[in-house]
Amino acid sequence: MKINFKIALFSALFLAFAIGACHSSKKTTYQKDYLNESDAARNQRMEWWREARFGLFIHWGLYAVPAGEWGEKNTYGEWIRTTAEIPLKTYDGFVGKFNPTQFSAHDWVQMAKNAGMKYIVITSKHHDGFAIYDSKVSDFDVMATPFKRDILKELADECKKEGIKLCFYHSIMDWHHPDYLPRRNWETDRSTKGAKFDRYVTYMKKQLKELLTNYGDAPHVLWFDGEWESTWNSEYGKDLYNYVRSLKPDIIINNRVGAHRDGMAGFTAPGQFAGDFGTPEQEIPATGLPGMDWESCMTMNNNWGYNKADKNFKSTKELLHNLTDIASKGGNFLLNVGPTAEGLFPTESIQRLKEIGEWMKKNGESIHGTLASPIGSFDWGRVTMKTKGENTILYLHVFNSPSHGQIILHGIANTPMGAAYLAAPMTKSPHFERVDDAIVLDVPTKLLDPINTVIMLQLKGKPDIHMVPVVKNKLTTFVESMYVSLADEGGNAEIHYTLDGTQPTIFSATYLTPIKIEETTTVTARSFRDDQPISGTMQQSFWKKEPKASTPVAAAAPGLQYFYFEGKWEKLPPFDSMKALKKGTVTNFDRSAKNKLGENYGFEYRGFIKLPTTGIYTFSTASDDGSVLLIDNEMLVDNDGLHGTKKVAGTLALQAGYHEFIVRYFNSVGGEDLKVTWASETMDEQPIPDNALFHVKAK
Ligand code: FHN
Repeated sequence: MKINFKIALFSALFLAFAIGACHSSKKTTYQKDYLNESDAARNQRMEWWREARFGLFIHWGLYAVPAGEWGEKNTYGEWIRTTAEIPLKTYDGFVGKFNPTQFSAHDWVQMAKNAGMKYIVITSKHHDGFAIYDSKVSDFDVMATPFKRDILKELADECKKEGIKLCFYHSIMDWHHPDYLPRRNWETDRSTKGAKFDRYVTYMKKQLKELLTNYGDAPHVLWFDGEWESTWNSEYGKDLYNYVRSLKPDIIINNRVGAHRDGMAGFTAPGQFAGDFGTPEQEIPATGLPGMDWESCMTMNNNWGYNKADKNFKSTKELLHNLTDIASKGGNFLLNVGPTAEGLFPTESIQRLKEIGEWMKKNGESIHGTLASPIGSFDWGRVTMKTKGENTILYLHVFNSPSHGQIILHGIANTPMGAAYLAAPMTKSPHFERVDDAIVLDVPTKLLDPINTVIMLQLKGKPDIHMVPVVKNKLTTFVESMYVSLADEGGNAEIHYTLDGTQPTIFSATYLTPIKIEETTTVTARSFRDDQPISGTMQQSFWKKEPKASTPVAAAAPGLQYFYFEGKWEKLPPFDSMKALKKGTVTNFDRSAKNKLGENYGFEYRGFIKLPTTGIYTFSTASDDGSVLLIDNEMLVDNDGLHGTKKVAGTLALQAGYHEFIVRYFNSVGGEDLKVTWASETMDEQPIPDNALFHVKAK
């Protein structure tokens, strides 16, 4: 009998494993681990995308039917199902009204191509769960509408013909599928009983397999989105990345396949799985990001999906400046159009695409296939770069006439070979000459192009650029003394410096090793070669600080006091004047005392932090949503407000010993996150250890 029992037990365990394996996508293995890819293979795969620099985003689906209007309001977009709290059955009613008889794949692709766009990213399925293609695994698709045409198939054929790369946006979040979790918190009528998230992932993979295998060489990019909810994580993301690449190895996948995207800033937290490129949304990074692939996506007006009342369209000038700014920082620009329920681009979008195309027709080479500016950005405009054979071309994008009619480009050691107007090469070339480390060009006050006049500056040889010497120190404050480290990142140069604020010459001190300073000092440095300056001048002051005194604490007990609150806030409320729902002590920033939903709650953590040494300390909070950090009752980190995970740091000179320490945090809805770190001159950034946190027991 025992043997039978064992067999029965083994069979039951095997069956459970088998069911678990087929539902738990997290455990699947693929014939190749695409996460471990050589740089050469990755560069080859990314090549067309980096060359493209400019693409069209299209948000199109059932939400075009209400066109932003529901009840008394007309400000909705593609989120209308949930922001207007439209019940599922009511929203499904739009299926019978979606009949875009004026849709023409030819017209759409022509408008994109004529605008100088090299790829199109269209929503195969947005958060509402509706598929605008013929899906065999869902009835909630375009074949259920009166239109009954596979929109993606028609676009794929047209893009193939016109040499445009067709790409698909696919939402992980799905407000329609019964197995997707979590539900919208207002959707109390849709039970979660029996819902299995892993079964939803299996369904999503089936739809992705349709998208990856039924449309020829499309999609060239899978643009995931809706990855921020609590049910999705990096493990699912890595599995999905491998799954997609196993079906189409050369495809490119954005970072929203994973988790831990830093909100609209769009980059994945360091150390986390980040797909193939970052996705800033409605914003452009302040500077280029060497070695990183990224794409800024933006709307033309305020909405991604069509809203008939939204006439707040950006001007063509602003759109072209955005395109140039992004390319000058080494990124791609994905510009959105939200077509109408009839299948037409809004006339304002058509007009802008046409005007952008007119500029791109004459200046496209200064965008396509370019690299980021090697000399930064300027008040008068932006710079993009190309290497041509053994030489280098700088494209100077002049948005507005420079002061004194001159463009001064510091730090270029190359010999200038020529200059010309890209759009009018026969026009008299701008005069240029070398002055010290700079190339100076004369630019007329009346520019050829009122939006962006491009001057091509040809340089001999590969880029030989010397931005000002770089200060390698993270801190500019010290308590006793510090060593200032400088570097010339262009190579083959000698740095000379002064410590009294005067301009360095070839006769000034030569930088050989880090400079020791013991009082507040201004360091001024410049790079030289063959006794000639080859960079501009860097000036940085370093301040000596008196450390704040520590606080004697008797009978300090481990951990912080916590006070728990609930409420709907857009910024931190005055917790210290509110009655806490719960309170106690925690060893760190533990939030297990919060409500089960993890929404609309806040904490105050209060006590002492014990510093091991006297010195300069940097504290930071990375939180979704808002947080603040106070030392000795003084605000040091203000990271308040509604936002995705955002990090803010503050630096202070502090004496070893105890200092009063408060962290306040709140979460509204959606993602939630709180990380609190410290660092000093002698300690790398790390989470504050439990053994540094104390409180004084109430008597
Ligand atoms: O929620 C979506 C939104 O509807 C739109 O698709 C944008 C475009 O990138 N992405 C999400 C918001 O970050």
